[in-house]
Amino acid sequence: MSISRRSILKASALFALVPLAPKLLSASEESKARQLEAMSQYMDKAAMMKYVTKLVENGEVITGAHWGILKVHIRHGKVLSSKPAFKQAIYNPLQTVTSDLIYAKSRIKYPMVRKSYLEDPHNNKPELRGKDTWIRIPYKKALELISSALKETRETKGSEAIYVGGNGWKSSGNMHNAIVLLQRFMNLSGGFSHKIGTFSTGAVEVILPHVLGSAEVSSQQTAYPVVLEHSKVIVIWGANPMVTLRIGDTIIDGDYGLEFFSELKKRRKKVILIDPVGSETVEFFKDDTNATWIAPVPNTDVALMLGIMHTMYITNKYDKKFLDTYTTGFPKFLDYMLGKSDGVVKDATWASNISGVDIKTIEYLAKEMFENRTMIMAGWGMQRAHHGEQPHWMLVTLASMIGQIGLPGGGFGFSYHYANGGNPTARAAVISGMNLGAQKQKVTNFIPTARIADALLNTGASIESNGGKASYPEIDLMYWAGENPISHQQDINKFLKAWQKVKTVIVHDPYWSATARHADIVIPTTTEYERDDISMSGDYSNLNIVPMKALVKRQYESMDDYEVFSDLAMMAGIYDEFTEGKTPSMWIEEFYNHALKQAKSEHINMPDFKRFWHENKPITFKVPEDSKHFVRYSEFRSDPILNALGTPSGKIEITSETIAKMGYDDCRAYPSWFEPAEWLGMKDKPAEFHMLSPHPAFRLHSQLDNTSLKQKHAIAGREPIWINELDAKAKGIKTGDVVRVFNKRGEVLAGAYVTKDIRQGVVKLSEGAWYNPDSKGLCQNGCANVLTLDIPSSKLANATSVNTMLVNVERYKGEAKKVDIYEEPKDMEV
Ligand SMILES: Nc1nc2c(c(=O)[nH]1)N[C@H]1C(S)=C(S)[C@@H](COP(=O)(O)OP(=O)(O)OC[C@H]3O[C@@H](n4cnc5c(=O)[nH]c(N)nc54)[C@H](O)[C@@H]3O)O[C@H]1N2
Ligand SMILES: Nc1nc2c(c(=O)[nH]1)N[C@H]1C(S)=C(S)[C@@H](COP(=O)(O)OP(=O)(O)OC[C@H]3O[C@@H](n4cnc5c(=O)[nH]c(N)nc54)[C@H](O)[C@@H]3O)O[C@H]1N2
Ligand SMILES: [Mo]
Repeated sequence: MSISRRSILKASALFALVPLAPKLLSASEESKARQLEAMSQYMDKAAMMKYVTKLVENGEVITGAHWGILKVHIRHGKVLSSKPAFKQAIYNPLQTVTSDLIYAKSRIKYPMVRKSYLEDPHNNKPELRGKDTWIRIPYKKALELISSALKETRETKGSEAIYVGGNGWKSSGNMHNAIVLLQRFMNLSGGFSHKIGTFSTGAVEVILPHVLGSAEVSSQQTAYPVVLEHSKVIVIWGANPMVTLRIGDTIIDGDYGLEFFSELKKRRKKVILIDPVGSETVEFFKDDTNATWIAPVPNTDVALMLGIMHTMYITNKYDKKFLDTYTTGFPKFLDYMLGKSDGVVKDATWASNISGVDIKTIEYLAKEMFENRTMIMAGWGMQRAHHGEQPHWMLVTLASMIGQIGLPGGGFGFSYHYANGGNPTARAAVISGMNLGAQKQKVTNFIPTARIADALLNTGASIESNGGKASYPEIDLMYWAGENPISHQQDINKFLKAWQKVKTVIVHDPYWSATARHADIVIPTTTEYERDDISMSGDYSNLNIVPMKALVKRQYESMDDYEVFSDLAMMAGIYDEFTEGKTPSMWIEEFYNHALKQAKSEHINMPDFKRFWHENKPITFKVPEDSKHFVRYSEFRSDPILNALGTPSGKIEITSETIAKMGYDDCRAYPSWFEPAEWLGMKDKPAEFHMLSPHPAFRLHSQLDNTSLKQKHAIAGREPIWINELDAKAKGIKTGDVVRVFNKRGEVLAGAYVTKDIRQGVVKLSEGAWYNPDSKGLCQNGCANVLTLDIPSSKLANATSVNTMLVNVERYKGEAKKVDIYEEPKDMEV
């Protein structure tokens, strides 16, 4: 995921954001000598890039992945099994498949090039991408092809014609961070057209700075222990923490977050879950008589919130004093809510008609939330939607009416479901990381991340974006490492058409991902288990420094991203700048020493690097008592003048003059209800069911789909689609059937899972199943983004709208082909 968000707490990422820290460059005499030594070894680069680690032939090694700190069992130089390094109360299946990942049949073994590209890079038949023959080439030849494509693009079209994504989830590790390395190389060699914003929180991260002065989604939340002690009611609104807490941006810190949710159950807290899907989290609370599941019509939460707030208003159960003291613009919003500005009263009846939640429940929610200490924990699925800016803005307004923001256990939290946002921060020394070389970036183009297909199809156009403009350059070369856009991008069929407009596509990946399959030149990358690295666990807590020792030798001809970019840097004449003369092991030691220096000055106990590396044990930091009592916004509450928010008024902006001035018709000055482009309540529905594509329980997006976990949860050998039992009955669909899911954008086959645990009229197909089209484009494996809608959330954020979409579902009558995407492409000359 992009560095910009999470990293705020992390020195490593601070380094990534600011221009080269002088400290890193002005090397001491000693490290200068080491640099020189390394440079002189360049002739023997193979030796220079080699591991410091001697591989363990038989025994146990500690390493880390997004899904936890792992203890890996190795026998005769092969990985046998893996499990969590520390005892965990809650099972995380993602931790068990390390060997599947290393020895996957879908590994890219050699550098490969598409036949037509090899024959003539200038006339390379881009329409054959994904269908052409693959040809194995020597690594050197691949470098030459890449290097000359880069050079030619820069010379003929300018650096802005190079596009580098930057949203990808790559692997853990501060050294071999594919996203950082790619951008560092591209920055230092002349710049590139950037993306702006993320898929994760694209809409909230743009709207909330206007409302709260902070994006909120990457902030430490009121600590879990405070919630356990003080909150009476916990509203889990459109979040599925029992699944999404299985992973973290760095390495998830144990299962404290998951344990927290068990603790809510044990302490008999009143838990209210609002989600059209009876998710794994709803399932987790099923046996809890104090828990309630409310399933609104998808994308109607804003209307539901308005109904709750209107009820609070007319029953006089809201906090006027809080609104007066800490917010601005409530009266204007009130006019809207009462229908004074548009003639529509947004009362419980109105809200019930839109959201499908009955009036009694709306009244119950208003009363419960106002009368009890209530923490509203919202996920991000509902902001990945048309007008996705509105739900979280409306939630902040609702929490303001309740008036508990800044009190222990009250208010809202938008990252409890992500990376253990409620874990208290440890008193830690923080390792550093590689910087982006951004001081050399000359290109000033920013393309909203979800708009890339639009940009490719509309070269030269300019669009509105958060009060400014974004213009689409002519893109001629795309370079992807550490992400899988032909899986994560909405409306894949449209994207693939746009993809053809580009002359060269280069991809680094360990596996034959959909993106690798649609490239021109492919570099096989090592997995994180074939190289040394270092990371911290806990994106917010900084709980451990984790050694990530290589487990096995490199498979086939795979290379580290660092090595490939170092070679390309050599060819571009920027080797010294790119590598600073350091091997991976030297960088790792430097990142560690950054923490060691801090530790010394703050009297935190830490061994020197040698010992740390040799011992192969995580360093766990202590969590101080005051972190456990952290209450978000308590300072603002105690003195809103001294601790004003970073908004123009210093207060919570229920009405924003800044946004009013933008004059957008799809995002008003105050939060409001807009009908989405496709939803169940619309006239002349283009299709029957609302499809949600949340994050998968047994994967990290597309990652891990090529492991044995897939067969454990697949239905009819493909991605499961959840459908309500009444809908299924009407369609003659049973669990285990192959169904065709389709709309005007595309079609996929999926395995039916018939259940009570989803609202009628709604289906769920998790994102990230590997795209496996047949010759007509019918995806055999249920890749959700074949069906999703490619429209921006609004002119404000231009975020993705993947959860706004209708589909049809029918029992598949044709002969369903076997899914055959977890292996090498068939048409290959090696
Ligand atoms: N329909 C729908 N679509 C969505 C979403 C949704 O909710 N619904 N969610 C969106 C969100 S929030 C996100 S963050 C995106 C995620 O989208 P991505 O981050 O693109 O998804 P991943 O599948 O994690 O892709 C990472 C790729 O990097 C490769 N990789 C792993 N390690 C390395 C390495 O060391 N080097 C190199 N070169 N490659 C490596 C993996 O094999 C994989 O192909 O998806 C978005 N798409
Ligand atoms: N296991 C696992 N964990 C992950 C990831 C993963 O791929 N796998 N990805 C990570 C990443 S990159 C991110 S950004 C986060 C994503 O975290 P989130 O965005 O919060 O996760 P989602 O699963 O997309 O959505 C959460 C819930 O919102 C619900 N929802 C969708 N639309 C609506 C709606 O209109 N109204 C309401 N009330 N609910 C709705 C979905 O049904 C789902 O249960 O998760 C992270 N954690
Ligand atoms: Mo994400």
